[in-house]
Amino acid sequence: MEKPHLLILAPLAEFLMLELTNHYHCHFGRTADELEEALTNAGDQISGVVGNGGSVVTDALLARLPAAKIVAINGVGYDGVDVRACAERGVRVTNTPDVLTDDVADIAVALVLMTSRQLIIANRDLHSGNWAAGTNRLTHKASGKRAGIVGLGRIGKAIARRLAAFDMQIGYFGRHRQDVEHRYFDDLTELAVWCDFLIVACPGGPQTFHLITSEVLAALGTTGTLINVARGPVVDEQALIVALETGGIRGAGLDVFENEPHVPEALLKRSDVALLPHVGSATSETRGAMAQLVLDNLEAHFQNRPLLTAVV
Ligand code: 8YV
Repeated sequence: MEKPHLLILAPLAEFLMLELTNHYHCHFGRTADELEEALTNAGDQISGVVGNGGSVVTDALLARLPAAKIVAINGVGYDGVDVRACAERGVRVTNTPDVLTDDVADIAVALVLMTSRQLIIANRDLHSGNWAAGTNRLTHKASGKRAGIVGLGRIGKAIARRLAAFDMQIGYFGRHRQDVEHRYFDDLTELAVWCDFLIVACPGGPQTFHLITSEVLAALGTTGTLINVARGPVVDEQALIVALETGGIRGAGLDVFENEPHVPEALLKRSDVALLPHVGSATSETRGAMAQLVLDNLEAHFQNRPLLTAVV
């Protein structure tokens, strides 16, 4: 049997690419030019699409891929995929939930500690030979504070479990109250007023676009810190910059940005932020498990077996 043709929309780990090219005929659409060429040369033959959390799959793209019946996303978030269009066209969508939950939650905790204890500045002081400055600068305690989690899904719950071990009180905001011991807030602004760390862990996409507004940041207040390990566009980045510049909030810990890989200069130059280049799931163990899930979902699809982690 001829290898199925796949469209690869994102740069993927070498070990995943190796497996994909072993089992599939891969066409690349990682840039606009590459994509146009792949669609022109092989649009009719491509029977599956592989992307990552940042990949965009629109109805217009699907229209040019009439034989494509699966979109396999190498990430838990699939906010760039028009899931409704996929469902209408009978295209299945898979993602990689669960396997990355621990790593992303770990990074959220790291950002809580990096911001509250100003670890980046302390580290810089030491490297620049200024040990005394590092020891004399007093920071803020993290243990025992209040964490407000926006989106108590798999990752939000894993963050809550970790921060509970820091004796933190946990509150959360989401569409529904859940059967958990944490305090539920049906109003995001009230959660922001209540907590010391507002931790964004909800899905991205149109429903949560700019959920964190200047009003929410004002409610978080001068002793509050914003942490985002979800998607950049959930936070109004300009409003965040203004809140930081005016001292409206204490700091921010960000693993995601509105327009990745662009990070605004106004954030780069600040010392009250901890910034990471979207490394939430970036461990070899987790990226390996994610890759395996992508491969297993593709294999199941092409062998007409049930998908392992289907979104639609
Ligand atoms: C990665 C992610 O950025 O899972 C997600 O939604 O954002 C991350 O794990 C990415 O998708 C890895 O390719």
